[in-house]
Amino acid sequence: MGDSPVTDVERIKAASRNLRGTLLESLEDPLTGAISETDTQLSKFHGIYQQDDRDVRNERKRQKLEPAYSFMIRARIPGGLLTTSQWLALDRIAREYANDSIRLTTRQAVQFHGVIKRNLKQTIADINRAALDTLAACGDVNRNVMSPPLPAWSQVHRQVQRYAEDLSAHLTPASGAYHEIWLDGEKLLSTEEEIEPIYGATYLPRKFKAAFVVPPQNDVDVFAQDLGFIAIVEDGEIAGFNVTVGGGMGMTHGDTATYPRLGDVLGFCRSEEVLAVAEAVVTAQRDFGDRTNRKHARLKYTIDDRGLDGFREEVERRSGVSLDTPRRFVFVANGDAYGWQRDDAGAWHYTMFVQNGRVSDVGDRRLLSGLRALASRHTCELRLTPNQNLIVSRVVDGDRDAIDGTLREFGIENEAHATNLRLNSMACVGFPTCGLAMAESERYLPDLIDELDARLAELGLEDAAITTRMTGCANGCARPYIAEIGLVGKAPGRYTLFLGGGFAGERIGYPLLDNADETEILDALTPLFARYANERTEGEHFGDFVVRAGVVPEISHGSEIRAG
Ligand code: SRM
Ligand code: SF4
Repeated sequence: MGDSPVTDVERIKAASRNLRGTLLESLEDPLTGAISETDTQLSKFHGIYQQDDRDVRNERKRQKLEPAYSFMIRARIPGGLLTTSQWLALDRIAREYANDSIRLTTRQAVQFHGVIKRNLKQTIADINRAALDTLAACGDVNRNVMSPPLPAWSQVHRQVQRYAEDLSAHLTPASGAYHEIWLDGEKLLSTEEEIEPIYGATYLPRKFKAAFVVPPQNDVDVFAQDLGFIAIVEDGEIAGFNVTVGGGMGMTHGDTATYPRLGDVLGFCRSEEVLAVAEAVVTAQRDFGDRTNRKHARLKYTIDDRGLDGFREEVERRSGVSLDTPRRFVFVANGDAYGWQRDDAGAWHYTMFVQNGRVSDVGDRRLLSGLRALASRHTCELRLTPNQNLIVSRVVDGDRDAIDGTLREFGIENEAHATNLRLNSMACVGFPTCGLAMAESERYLPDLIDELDARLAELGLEDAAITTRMTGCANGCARPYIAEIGLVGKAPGRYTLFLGGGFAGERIGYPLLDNADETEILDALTPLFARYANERTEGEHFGDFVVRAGVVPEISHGSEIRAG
C-alpha cells in the first residue's frame, strides 16, 4: 500500500455526497439508455447494475448503435424470507418491467434483468411498496445477510433469522440518497451534516458479506463469507456463536496475488455481543482494508496481511468483547435438503429445485406461473436458499397434498427433472447479462450435467450427489472453489477444472486442468468416476475420494493454488 494512490472508485465515493452523485441527472437524460460512468459505480450501492446484452454487442457495434443497455436490479432479502404477497409483487415486476423471469441468487436474494432506464424508478418504487428494498444489495458495503432457510429446530432458526435481520438493519447505510433518488424522499439542502456512522464518507474498501448458519447444515457456505456466525445450540437453546472472518471466493486468472480463501474461526461470542463484534469487524476492515488496489481490498487480504491474532485483538479492542475459545461444531453438507421436511414444531417445508435459480416458464416447466399460483392459492411463507432454490415454508399438515397438486400441475416438482447430480449443481448468471463473463455458465451447465449424468449412470452411480458448480469467470459467484467439481470459465467453451472441494464447504478444491474444453473435462472426469465407483469407502464423498486417492493435493489455504 504505502503511498500508492487510492483507486478511482474511492475518489468517486468520496465525491458522491453519500452515494448521490449525478444519478438524478443521469436518469433524466433522454439521449442515452445509459447512466454516466461515475454513476454506474454509485448505482451499485442502490442495488442497480448497468449492463448490455452481450449476445448482440458486436452486431450493434457494427451497426454503430449504442449497446443495448438495460439494468440488473438486485433486491435485498435478509435470510431470503418472503411472504406470498411479496412474491406476487416480484412476479408482477418480472412480467411488467423485466425479462419475464426472476433470478434467485446464491445469497438468498432476487435479481431482475433487462429493466430499461425509463422503468428503473417505477421498478424500485414497486419493490419498496412490497416492503423490500435494493439499497446495499451491491456496492462497497455489507450485502444481503444470509440465514439458514430450512428450520429443523423452528425456534432456533426463527431466532437466527432475527439476528440476521438485525445485523442487516444495523449495517445498512444511513444515507438518505436512496429515498431521495428513487422514492421522491425529501432532499437534504446540504449533505455536510449527514453522517454515515459505521461506514464514513468512503464506505468500505470493497464488498462485504455476512451470514449466519446453524450446524450441521452449512447451506449458507459460511466459510465463503467475510463474516460468519455459527450458531452453537446447547439443550435446544442458542448458547452463542463462533465468529468466522476472512472468507471470500474471488480471484483473477493468472494473477497469483489473488486467491479464494476460507474464513477462519476467530472465537466465540455470546448472542448479545453479535452486533458489537460485527461492527468491530466492519470498521476494522473499513480502516485497514487496501483502498489502493481493488483486487487486494477484501477482508481476506487484510487478515492475511495483518495476521489473524492481530485482527482478533483489534476486534476485541473495538467491540469491548473478549472472544472465548471456539465451541465444537460439525457440518455435514453445504447443499439444500430437498423435498418435504417437518420441523420440531410440526410445520412442513418443501424445498424445490430451481435450476440455476432461473424462475421462468419454459415448455412444460412453468415455474413463474406455478409459483404465482402457489403464492395465490396456499397459506405459506417462501424462503430463498443460498443454493438458488426455493422453499415453500410453514405449511400445515392438511395443505401438503394441495401444494403437491399445484407443483404437479405446473410441472415443477423435483422428481420431474432432477438427478442427484443436478440437484447438487449451480451456475452463476454469466452470459448474456454479466459484463465480466468469459464463458457460458447458466446456459451451459444443464447440458454438461446431462453428459455427466449419462456417464455416472453407466457406472451405476446415478444416485451420486456430487456438488458441481460453474461460473463464467474467476470471480466465483456460485462459490465453485468449494464445490467437489468446480468449473471456472476462462474463455468461450473453456474452463479451469477444480476438484476436491469439501462436501460441506470446508475445503477448497485444486485446479487439475486449465483452459479445458468439454471433451477434456469429460475425459478427465469419466475415469475418476469409474475409480470412485470401485474404490470409494462407505459413504465417502467424491471430493474426499479424489484427495484420499491422491488425484489432487489437499488444499489448506487458498494461496496454495496460485501455482495452478
Ligand atoms: Fe457475484 C460480480 C452475480 C454472488 C463474487 N456478481 C458480480 C456481477 C455483479 C458482475 C459485475 O460486477 O458486473 C454479477 C452480475 C451478473 C448478472 O448479470 O446478474 C454477479 N454474484 C452474482 C449472483 C447473481 C450469482 C448467481 O448466479 O446467483 C450472486 C448474487 C448474490 C446476491 O444476491 O448478493 C453473486 N458473487 C457472489 C458470490 C457468492 C456469495 O456471495 O456467497 C461471490 C463469491 C464470494 C465473494 O464475494 O468472495 C461473488 N461477484 C463476485 C466478484 C468477485 C469479488 C472478489 O472479491 O474478487 C465480483 C466482481 C467484483 O466484485 O469485482 C462479482
Ligand atoms: Fe459474472 Fe463471473 Fe459472477 Fe459469473 S462468476 S456472474 S461470469 S462475475
